[in-house]
Amino acid sequence: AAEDGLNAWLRYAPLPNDVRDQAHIPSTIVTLNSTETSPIYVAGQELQKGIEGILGQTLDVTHETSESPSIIVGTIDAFTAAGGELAVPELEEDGFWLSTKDGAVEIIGQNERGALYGAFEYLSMLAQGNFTEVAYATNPSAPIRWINQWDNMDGTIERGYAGLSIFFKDNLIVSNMTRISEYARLLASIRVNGIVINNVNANPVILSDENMVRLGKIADTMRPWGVKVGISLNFASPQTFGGLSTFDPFDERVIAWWTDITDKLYEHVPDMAGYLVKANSEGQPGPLTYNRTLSDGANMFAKAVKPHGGIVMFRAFVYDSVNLNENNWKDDRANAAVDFFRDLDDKFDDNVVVQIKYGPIDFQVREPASPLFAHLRQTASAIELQVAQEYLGQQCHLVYLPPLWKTILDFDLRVDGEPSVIGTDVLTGKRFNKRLSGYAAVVNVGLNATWLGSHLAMSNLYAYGRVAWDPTSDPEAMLRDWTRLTFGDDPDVLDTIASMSMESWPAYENYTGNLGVQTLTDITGPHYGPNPQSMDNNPWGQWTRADANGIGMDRTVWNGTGYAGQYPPEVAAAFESPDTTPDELLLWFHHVPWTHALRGSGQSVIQHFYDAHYAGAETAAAFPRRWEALRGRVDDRRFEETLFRLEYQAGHAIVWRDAICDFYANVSGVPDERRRVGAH
Ligand code: GCW
Repeated sequence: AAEDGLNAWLRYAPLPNDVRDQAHIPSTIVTLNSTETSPIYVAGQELQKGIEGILGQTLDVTHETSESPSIIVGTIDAFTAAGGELAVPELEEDGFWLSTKDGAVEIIGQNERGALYGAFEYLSMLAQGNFTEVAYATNPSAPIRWINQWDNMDGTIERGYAGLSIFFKDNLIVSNMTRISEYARLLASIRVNGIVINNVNANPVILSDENMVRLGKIADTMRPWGVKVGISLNFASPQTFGGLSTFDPFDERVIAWWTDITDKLYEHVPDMAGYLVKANSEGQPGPLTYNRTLSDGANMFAKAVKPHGGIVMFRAFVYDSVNLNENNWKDDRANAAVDFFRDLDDKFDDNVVVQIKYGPIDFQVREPASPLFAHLRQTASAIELQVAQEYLGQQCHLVYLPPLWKTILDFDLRVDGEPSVIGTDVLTGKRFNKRLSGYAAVVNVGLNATWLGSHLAMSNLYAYGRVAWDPTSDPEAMLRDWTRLTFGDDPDVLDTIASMSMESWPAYENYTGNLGVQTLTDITGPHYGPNPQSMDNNPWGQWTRADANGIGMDRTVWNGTGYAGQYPPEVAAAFESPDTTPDELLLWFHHVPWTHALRGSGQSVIQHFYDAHYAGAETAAAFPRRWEALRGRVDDRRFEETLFRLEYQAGHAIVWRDAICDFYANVSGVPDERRRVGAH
C-alpha cells in the first residue's frame, strides 16, 4: 500500500479478468535502442512492467525487429533505418506517433524522449482498460515544460508541506538517488522535460565542487527519463561564495567567474537545461544594485550558458517592497512586473526566457492574467504556475487547480486587436513567432510517501504536465483519467472524486477571498488560514483597502493605480469600468461601496461575501460525507488518510467562513440579511 503512494498514477494495478480478456496485444516488445541509459530502453522496461501488472502478461523485450506483430518503440530515424515505413504526420521535438491498428503497436518518437512519452500514453490507455484502436500523432504546445523545486540546501522546502527534500540534506545534494529516480519517472509520464532542483531564493553552496559532482549524478539519474536538470543561482555568488569584492554583472572578474563556474557545471552535466534566476526581489541581490538593468543581469548568464546550449529562465517576479505605501492611492505592486520589463523587450539575449507568474501579485485564489504576456513580443516568455498550494490550502484542503489555470490560459489579451489567447497563442510561441516558450510549475514534493502529503493533491501534478502539453485539455477529463489510474475504475469512486474535485476550487474561493479581493489568508506568516486584517497596512503591497465605506483596489486609469491600462486597449477598456469587469474580478479592479450591486446576481458585495462563505463551507461540509460513501471501495489506508483531510477541511472551512464574515460585518457595519453572521 505504501508503494501505491510512490507509484502515484503509475500503479499498473491488475484489471479485472473479464476486462483483461478483451485485450489482444502483441507478445513482444521491440526497442530500437538497447543502451541502458536511453529513454528507449527505459520505455521497454516500463512497458514490460506495466503490461505485466495491468494484464498479467509477460512480454519479451528484444531489439531485433521481426515479421510478427510487436510493440515497437523507437525514434522515427531508428524506425526508418530498421526498414519501417510510416506515413506519420509531422512530429515536432518531443512529439510522438502512437498506432495500435492491425494487431501491432507503433510508438514512434521524434526523439527518444517522445518515444518514452508514447510508451506512457499507451500504458495509460491499457491501465484504464481502453483497448480501442488508435493512430495519431501528438506534439507539445511548447518546448519548455519544467518543474521548479523550492528546496533549500539544508533539506527544508520553502512552502513545502510534505516532508523534507528528496534532493538535499545538510548543504549537500543527497547521495541516494532512489526517490529522485522515482520522481523522474513520474515527471516523464506527464511529459515534463526539465527540473530546477533548488529554491529560487538560492544558496550559492549549490556551486561547491562536491555538489557539482552530485548534480552530475542527479542528471545521470534523470536523463534516461528525458528530464534535464537546471539550478537556481544567487546573483551575489561571485562575492559571497567566490570571494570577489563585487557581483557587478559588468565587471570582467565577475563575468569570468560565472563563465568558469558554468563551464565546470557543464563538465559534470553536459546537457544541463540552464539556470533560473530570481533577482532584485524580496531581498534577493540583482543587477539593480549596480545600476545595471535586469536584462544586463540576465544576459550575463545567457552568454555563459549559450555555448553549451543552455537557457536562462529569468523571473519577472520583481517588485520593490520597501517603497510601497498604502496611503498613496496610486501605489500598486501589481504594476511592478510591467513597469520593470516593458522597456527591456528588445534587450534580452535569445536564450533568455522571462518566467511570469500567472497573475500580477502572487498565486492568489483569483487573479487576472499577468499583462506582461502582452508586452514581451521579442523576449521569450513562460508562465509560472504553482502545484504547491501555498495560498490554496497547503495540501490540507482539496483544491483541484486546473479550472483556475484555465481562467488564465484561456484569456485573450487581444494584442493589437488580434486573438492572443495566453495558452494557445502566446505560450505556444505562435502569436509573436518565438522559438522558446512554455511552462514552469512550483512543486513541493517531499519525502512523504504520497509525494505531496495528500493523495488527492496529486491530481494537480498530473494535470500540470498535461496542461503544459496541451493547454486546451479539459480539467474534468484529465481528472477522470487520473482517478482511474490512481484508484481504479469503480464508477462511484470516479464520480465522487471527479465531482468533489471540480467543486473544490470554486468552494475554496467561496470560503476564502471573493470577487478578486485575493485569498485573505495570513500573509504576514504562513499564508495559511484566514487573516483578513493582515491584508492591509502590510509592506508587501497585497492590499484590499477595506474600510467602513467600501473595499477593493482602484486599479483604473482614470482614478486609480493605472494597472488596468497595462492591458491592450480592448481588455483595458473592459477592466476600466465596474460595469464591464467580470464580477469575479470586481474588487481586483475597483474600489466600491459595500452595497454595490453585482452585475450577475444584483446582490450587494457584502451580502455576496456572506452568502458565498456559507455556500463554500457547505460544499466542504459535504466532502467527508460523500467520501464516507466510498468506504470499502478504496483501500483502507488511502480511504482513512483522505477522510482525515476532508474532515479537517470541512472544519477549517467553517473557521474561514466565520472569521471572514465576522471581520467584514464589523468593518462594513452592514448585517447579514439572513441573520447568520454574529448569531451562531
Ligand atoms: O509569494 C512568495 C512566496 C515565497 C517565494 C516567492 C517567490 C520562493 O511566499 O516563499 O519565494 O513568492 O516566488 O519568489
